[in-house]
Amino acid sequence: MISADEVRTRFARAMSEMYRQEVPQYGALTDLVGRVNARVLHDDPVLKARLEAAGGLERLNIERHGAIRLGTAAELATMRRLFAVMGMAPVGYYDLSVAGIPVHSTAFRPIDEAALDRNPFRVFTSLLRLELIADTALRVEAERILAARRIFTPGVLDLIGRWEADGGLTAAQADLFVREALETFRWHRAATVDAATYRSLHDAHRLIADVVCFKGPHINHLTPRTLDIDAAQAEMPSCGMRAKDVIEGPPRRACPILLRQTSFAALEEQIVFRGDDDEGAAGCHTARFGEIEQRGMALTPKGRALYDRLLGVAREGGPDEGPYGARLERAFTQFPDTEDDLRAGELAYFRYDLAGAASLPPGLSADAPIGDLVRRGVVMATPITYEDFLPVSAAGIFRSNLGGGAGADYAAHADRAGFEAALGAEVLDECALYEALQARSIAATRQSLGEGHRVLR
Ligand code: OOG
Ligand code: NI
Repeated sequence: MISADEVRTRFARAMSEMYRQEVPQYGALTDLVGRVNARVLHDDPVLKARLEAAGGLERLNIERHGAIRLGTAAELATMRRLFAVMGMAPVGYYDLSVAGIPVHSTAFRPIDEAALDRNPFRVFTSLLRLELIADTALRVEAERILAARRIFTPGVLDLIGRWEADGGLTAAQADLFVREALETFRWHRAATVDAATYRSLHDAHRLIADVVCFKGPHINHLTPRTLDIDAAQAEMPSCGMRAKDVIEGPPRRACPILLRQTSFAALEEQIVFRGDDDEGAAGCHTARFGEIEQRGMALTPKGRALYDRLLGVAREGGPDEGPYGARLERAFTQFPDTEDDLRAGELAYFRYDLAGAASLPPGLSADAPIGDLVRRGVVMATPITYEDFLPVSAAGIFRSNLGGGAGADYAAHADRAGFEAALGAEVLDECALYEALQARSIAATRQSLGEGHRVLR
């Protein structure tokens, strides 16, 4: 049997190769990120050593996330089963309707530390909320079109069933699975509707046309991880890419937090509509783009609340308070920016390990507060990387790739229960995952300290 980690790694590689063929600018972007990362590692030996120690150096070069948008509950439920074969579970619930985008989403990703180290491949997966389309006739039409399509090959459905029955795939089955699964994410030039239908769905919301009018949920971007997003953003124009004006997320900081992202605008691609003549009428569609991201540390609910508040301050400020970048910098001076302060304030999650030999100085026990053990140099704390997404940033990425005026006015409401019913499972709580990782590392460290102490005595 082939491990889920191995299947995920093969699939991510195959997806990356396919997207490189489909969107050559993605190849150029990954090359740019590779150059920037090599330079950062060369200039910052401390960062390099830290990444190396945490096993993060190999993962950096293969790390990608992608995104897809699905049309029906059944598609989402099957997608969950497909990702399960690759060790990916739904984490987090994101309501984008508040930002005028008629979808809600989750991220499929590996959840345990070893799997994340092997390959943290994630897919931001959105489900279209047709119930938010006001025009009833159009909604019914969209439902009819979606109900008729089959986005999964019979081959992949068969292999998912086998995996569920047998608990694994053989080498030959894994190869076939990767090939068949990839078909779902492929781009199709031929729309499944005629030009008039495309137009009316597009006019309701560009995103609706993107989801409803094609044979499958084409992967719409694949995002490499950079160690210096400002440098990569600055170099994008010289590589022929039109970068988004602002980087989403927190400002640049000494201790990076959460996630910063930027993208280049979606391509105008030729498509053909279904028509009476064999050729079909030609049209164009913009959906697929390129994105890069820089990941920082995961924040506790307390840290996240502070982040949300400060981001709100920067976003609400008017132009008379300076350009957005300056307002963001100013707002975030309120956010502590040393690891000690972030830890002491319980704003971020950390992984704790023995700093050296398992020995305790006099007067300190293995059960002492973890902060004391760190202060005395017995234990070291390393920030836990944020593996998830940010709803405000995601909305910004969606919007910049849907063109101007993409934010419709929906009577915004989250519907987590509705999403989970469609998914056929609950989404995992990302904070609970970080919290558990931190708690396990503390317990393991205390245990080795306790044992080391007994041996020494
Ligand atoms: C997904 C946009 C969100 C991210 O990185 O926040 C996203 C989409 O456009 O389908 O990928
Ligand atoms: Ni993305």
